[in-house]
Amino acid sequence: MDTSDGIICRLLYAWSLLLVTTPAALEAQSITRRFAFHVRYQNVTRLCSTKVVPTVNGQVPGPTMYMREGDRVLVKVNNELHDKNITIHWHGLKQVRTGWADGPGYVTQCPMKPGTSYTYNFTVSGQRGTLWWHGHNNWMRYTVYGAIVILPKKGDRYPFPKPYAQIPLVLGEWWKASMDAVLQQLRQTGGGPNISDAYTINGQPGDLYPCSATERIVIPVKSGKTYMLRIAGATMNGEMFLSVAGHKLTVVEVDASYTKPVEMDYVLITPGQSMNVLLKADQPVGTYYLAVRPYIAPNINLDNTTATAVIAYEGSNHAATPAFPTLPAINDSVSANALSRKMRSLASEAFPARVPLQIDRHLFFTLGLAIRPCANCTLGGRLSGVFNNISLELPKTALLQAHYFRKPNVFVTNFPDNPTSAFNYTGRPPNNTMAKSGTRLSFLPFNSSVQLVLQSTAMVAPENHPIHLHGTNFFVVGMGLGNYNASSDPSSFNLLDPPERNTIGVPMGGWVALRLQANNPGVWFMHCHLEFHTSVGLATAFVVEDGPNPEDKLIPPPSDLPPC
Ligand SMILES: *[C@@H]1O[C@H](CO)[C@@H](O)[C@H](O)[C@H]1NC(C)=O
Ligand SMILES: *[C@@H]1O[C@H](CO)[C@@H](O)[C@H](O)[C@H]1NC(C)=O
Ligand SMILES: *[C@@H]1O[C@H](CO)[C@@H](O)[C@H](O)[C@H]1NC(C)=O
Ligand SMILES: *[C@@H]1O[C@H](CO)[C@@H](O)[C@H](O)[C@H]1NC(C)=O
Ligand SMILES: *[C@@H]1O[C@H](CO)[C@@H](O)[C@H](O)[C@H]1NC(C)=O
Ligand SMILES: *[C@@H]1O[C@H](CO)[C@@H](O)[C@H](O)[C@H]1NC(C)=O
Ligand SMILES: *[C@@H]1O[C@H](CO)[C@@H](O)[C@H](O)[C@H]1NC(C)=O
Ligand SMILES: *[C@@H]1O[C@H](CO)[C@@H](O)[C@H](O)[C@H]1NC(C)=O
Ligand SMILES: *[C@@H]1O[C@H](CO)[C@@H](O)[C@H](O)[C@H]1NC(C)=O
Ligand SMILES: *[C@@H]1O[C@H](CO)[C@@H](O)[C@H](O)[C@H]1NC(C)=O
Ligand SMILES: *[C@@H]1O[C@H](CO)[C@@H](O)[C@H](O)[C@H]1NC(C)=O
Ligand SMILES: *[C@@H]1O[C@H](CO)[C@@H](O)[C@H](O)[C@H]1NC(C)=O
Ligand SMILES: [Cu+2]
Repeated sequence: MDTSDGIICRLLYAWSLLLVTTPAALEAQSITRRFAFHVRYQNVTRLCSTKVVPTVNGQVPGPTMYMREGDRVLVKVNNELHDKNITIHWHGLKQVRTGWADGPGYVTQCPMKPGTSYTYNFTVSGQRGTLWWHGHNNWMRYTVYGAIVILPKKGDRYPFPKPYAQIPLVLGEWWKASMDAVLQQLRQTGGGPNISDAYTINGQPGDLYPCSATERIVIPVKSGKTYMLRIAGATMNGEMFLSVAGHKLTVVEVDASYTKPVEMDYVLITPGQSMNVLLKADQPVGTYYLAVRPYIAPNINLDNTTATAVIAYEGSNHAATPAFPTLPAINDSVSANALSRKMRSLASEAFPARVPLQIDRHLFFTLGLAIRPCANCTLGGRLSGVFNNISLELPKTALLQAHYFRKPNVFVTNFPDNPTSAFNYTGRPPNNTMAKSGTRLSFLPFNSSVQLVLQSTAMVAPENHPIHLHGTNFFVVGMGLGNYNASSDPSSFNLLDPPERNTIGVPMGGWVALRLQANNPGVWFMHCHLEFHTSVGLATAFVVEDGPNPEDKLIPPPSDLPPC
């Protein structure tokens, strides 16, 4: 056996330890699960060089959290960085009445200062599947992220044959330079960030990059068995096509919500999205690449490299070069939208799709990039993100505290329900690309039913924006190219079995129509999950008022909530 074989065998062994279907600790039902997160600096080596990065418990990605539907979760986060604030978001968890535990900095909490800690306290209500957690201030999610596995309640079955094993796969992105330097450059120029140097799968770039061969991720499989890949999109700015050589991928769940099975040759996973995909090991014994590479809209400067992991059949020759999959072309917008178009929620008796049919509030938000004045920027202005021509300015205190304690002069609730000036959104944009800024939120009475149409614009640099909503899921009832037509498009809405999600890609040059029931009181962030875009203001928030009954009200803030 040569050296590389030895390493691969050790990796196979390490991986087989991770292939736990049901950790013993998960046998009990609806218990309190405690997690301890130590956010600390650690030297990490990737692409032949070592740098110090913030980590959780010394790992990139951080620990996979296993929990069960119905559990109470307590995560004590200790900020052991000497010079940086941190907040952590439990991405896609609904946080029913527990907005204090949601995590976006200056939205639901002030950040934890160095040397302080905060215990996130929430329950897992009506969700099972794959989600993830990440830092939610100042690009901290770059290295502070990990998977969340929510198993069904004990005794509940999957609505598909139980897979032989489950494999969390978290997609990430890596810069050789320090993130502080990348951010400093971004602020100084006013333009886009330097592109990353690699994408990663469970923290490793794979064979197509230098110095990765000994650390590549190997996924051992047995012929004839079916595996559940629990994939989480933790990349920063790359929307990733993912494919496995020779194998079909059957999507059975997105954003912790079951779907009708859809068989695909590839999937697209944007930052913020997650999915469970079944992979049957039905090919000849051998090794096969699982590869991820981004979808990039024309004229966008983005890392276009390819990360790989290796699917290795039992009995295969690990030294052989794995077969390589076919990925859609980097600029293939049709393929980028294809999965979203095919997605249907399971909508079974056990897992119904409760789509709002009567709408109390119709919202129409345009979104895209624009320019804000910046005298100091070397480019003379700053690229900014906008909903309805407004770029969000985060306050110095948290929006949720301001709302709960009725603190004045922090935000206003006059976010426009419609664009103030209409134009041909997907056609030639207005010559004036300047935007407004402000802390303007949208107010929703308790339990109002909302239809939100998100219309992308061709301003500055059109692309696909993955829009993420906190606090509640939405149903994706429609999507299309061109300008949304309020009189003709609703007739094609799917109100029967639309997919339920927390993050949806608004197609370049197109629109999506979402429906939701605003029955979770609190302040809920909505933003583009491309880290660059959210950091330049492509965000707003909904203020959902308390309902009349005690069980419809936001709980009081915990005593250890970080102060500003
Ligand atoms: C990283 O490695 C350098 C060089 O070995 C060392 O001086 C430094 O203390 C390490 N930092 C951390 C956080 O481990
Ligand atoms: C978590 O929140 C629940 C409900 O508000 C409360 O009863 C419990 O005491 C909290 N636990 C901790 C450790 O703060
Ligand atoms: C960003 O990229 C430019 C051009 O390649 C390079 O000169 C600069 O050093 C990079 N900055 C950082 C922080 O990596
Ligand atoms: C990837 O980007 C590099 C520049 O960063 C460019 O030279 C190359 O043509 C691109 N490849 C593809 C397939 O777009
Ligand atoms: C994608 O890029 C290729 C090569 O640059 C080009 O030939 C093709 O027309 C582009 N396709 C689309 C859909 O833009
Ligand atoms: C802009 O430059 C001026 C003069 O150099 C400096 O005082 C100011 O702090 C800078 N502002 C920002 C936002 O960087
Ligand atoms: C909007 O612009 C597109 C692209 O230029 C064009 O095809 C379309 O006809 C325009 N729509 C209207 C209503 O002017
Ligand atoms: C916008 O700019 C184009 C060319 O840059 C010019 O032809 C057009 O007249 C301008 N439109 C307006 C309304 O100023
Ligand atoms: C956006 O706001 C800016 C600043 O008020 C204004 O100049 C511009 O015309 C607005 N654009 C649109 C499309 O509303
Ligand atoms: C919210 O509205 C829905 C639809 O009208 C209704 O079925 C439900 O009972 C309401 N929930 C509450 C808590 O008022
Ligand atoms: C919207 O659809 C209606 C009904 O089909 C049609 O009459 C109208 O021309 C469309 N509007 C635009 C701007 O295309
Ligand atoms: C950390 O957060 C505090 C409170 O919001 C703020 O005053 C301080 O400027 C932040 N520090 C850094 C380094 O961002
Ligand atoms: Cu975006």
